[in-house]
Amino acid sequence: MLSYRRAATGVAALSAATAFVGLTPTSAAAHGAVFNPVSRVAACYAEGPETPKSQVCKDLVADSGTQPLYDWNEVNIANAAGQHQALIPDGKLCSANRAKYRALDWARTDWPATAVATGAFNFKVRVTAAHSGTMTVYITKPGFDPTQPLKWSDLDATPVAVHNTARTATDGFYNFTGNLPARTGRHIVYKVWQRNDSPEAFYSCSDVTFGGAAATQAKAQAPTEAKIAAGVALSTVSHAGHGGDEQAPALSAETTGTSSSPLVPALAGAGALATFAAGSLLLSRRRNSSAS
Ligand SMILES: [Cu+2]
Repeated sequence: MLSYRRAATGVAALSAATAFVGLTPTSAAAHGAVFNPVSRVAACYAEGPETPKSQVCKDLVADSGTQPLYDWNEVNIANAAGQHQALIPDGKLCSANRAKYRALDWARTDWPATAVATGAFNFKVRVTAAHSGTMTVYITKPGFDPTQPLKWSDLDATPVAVHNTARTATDGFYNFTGNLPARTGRHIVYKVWQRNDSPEAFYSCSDVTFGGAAATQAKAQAPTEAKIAAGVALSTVSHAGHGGDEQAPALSAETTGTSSSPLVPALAGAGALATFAAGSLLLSRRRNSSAS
């Protein structure tokens, strides 16, 4: 009887979720940014949208205003569906071909950078909404010229890290290890994060220097949690999840525990909002059941 009750609850939840989807704007989405090595948008946000310190961040604000920085956790393509190279022309990789983020494509050598070394590297990605999917991280090939616009062919075909992202993130971070190959000088780490519960994907460029940064180069800093919190009100993307993607850890465990349920395939096709709605109802139903 339990499985019947689960299924019946699920149908009700999906109906409710579907109705809700129709009323929900699809624009305001929140996702995250690479904090180690610090991505361009994160580095400029950390300096402060109103008080950028490095010349390149000052120029970004002069060109594009402060909104791209307050929206540091966006840089997405809603309907990417894995077609990254078809959708993003050479020279537009860092902005994901979004006019709003065009300044991120500037081929300059004064972007704040993170000093790195060949070998194991601990990537950190700060997410304001966790998503199920795959994060693939690339680095530019030996001999890459950072004064030229970044092209797809500049990226080494072998990723430096591939991380399957969960629908929860401990303390708001995805942490995973990769392996940086031998390089010298300034390079770009490029991240593609493709959701598997929606066609949406996210992109970023992080500037890194091998062999020690020159004294004149700005060191990239990631935004502090206080800085993130301070900018939430000025962001146009949600910092509290969207479509119910964010889940409390307890709910995530509950959802995982229903993997044998007939609900799960239906949920996979119904999207994150339905998943969350169904999960919430399942959980409340279970709590009710165990209480009674
Ligand atoms: Cu998101």
